[in-house]
Amino acid sequence: MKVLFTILLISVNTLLFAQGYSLPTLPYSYTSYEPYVDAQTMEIHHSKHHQAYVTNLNKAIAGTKLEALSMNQLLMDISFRSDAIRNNAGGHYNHSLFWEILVPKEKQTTVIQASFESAINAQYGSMDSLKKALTQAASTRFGSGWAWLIVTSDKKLMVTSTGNQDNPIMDVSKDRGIPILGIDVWEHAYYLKYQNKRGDYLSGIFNLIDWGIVSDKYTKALTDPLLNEIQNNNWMALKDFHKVMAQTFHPCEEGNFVPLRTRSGELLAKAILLSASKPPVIKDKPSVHKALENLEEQCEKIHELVGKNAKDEVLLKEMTKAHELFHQVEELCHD
Ligand code: MN3
Repeated sequence: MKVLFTILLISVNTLLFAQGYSLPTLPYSYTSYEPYVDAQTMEIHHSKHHQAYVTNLNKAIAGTKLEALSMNQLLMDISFRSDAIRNNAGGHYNHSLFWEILVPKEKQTTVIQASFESAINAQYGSMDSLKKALTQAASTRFGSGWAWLIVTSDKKLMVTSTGNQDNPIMDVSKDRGIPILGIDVWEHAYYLKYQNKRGDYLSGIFNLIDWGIVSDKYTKALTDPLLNEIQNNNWMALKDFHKVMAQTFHPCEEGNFVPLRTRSGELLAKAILLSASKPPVIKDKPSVHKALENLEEQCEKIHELVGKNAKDEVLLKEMTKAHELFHQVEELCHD
């Protein structure tokens, strides 16, 4: 009886509190994207491929503190996450955006706001040239991936592309910003109808892109706090250091000093690169530079201690100090 009751309680809990991600409903029927994308491709793409990203993302974060993060937080620090999270969080975000901007021709809003139009004209000369730039990015993306139109932290438009299911919110992307348009160039997006002719698929897909929706996304992106967050999240030297620190310090806390004893030189090298790097504007102040200098000295001390084969408890004490110094600079969490 007690067991039964417990099982019941667990199921109720799961029902009430399992939030997770879910597959967004497609706003139009699978057939309504024809002739540019055939119904079978739409159905498989949405109900099988996208569903699999959602299912696998939920599986990958289940029971971890990542469940509490927003999608943007998950994506921004993706270099700290597992490949499963990178592929499936990206897959879910990217496809959700794709379905939003694809609209059957007769249903398109097509009203482009003046500010968006002038940004396009100022940067690309015309809408046609922008489409050419997007087509170029999409057709030259080797293998699977996405072409993007993004708003960068300095509020400019930019055309770029990423591989696999990466996207420009992720810290692994060379060009970063808020995506307002994405074009899926995985073969699963076009192979049934177009086979290897990616160019034909691309000319087709432009008939389905609702520039009115893209225009609204542009306007929203300009005031989205995410733009600042991405800018402040761009400090790769900090992330590089943090990765080595997490992989050496946390084992020490659990009594395993092997990673630190083998990688203290690498830790010092990353600390030197970090204190020589340029912080994002918001962190570019004397107190931060001072903390980085102290951190570098502390890592030098630790590396020397490792060289002298210092005792575990000495190393733990000095690593704890280094860890505290680091957190004076940045409050970063790891998985
Ligand atoms: Mn796809």
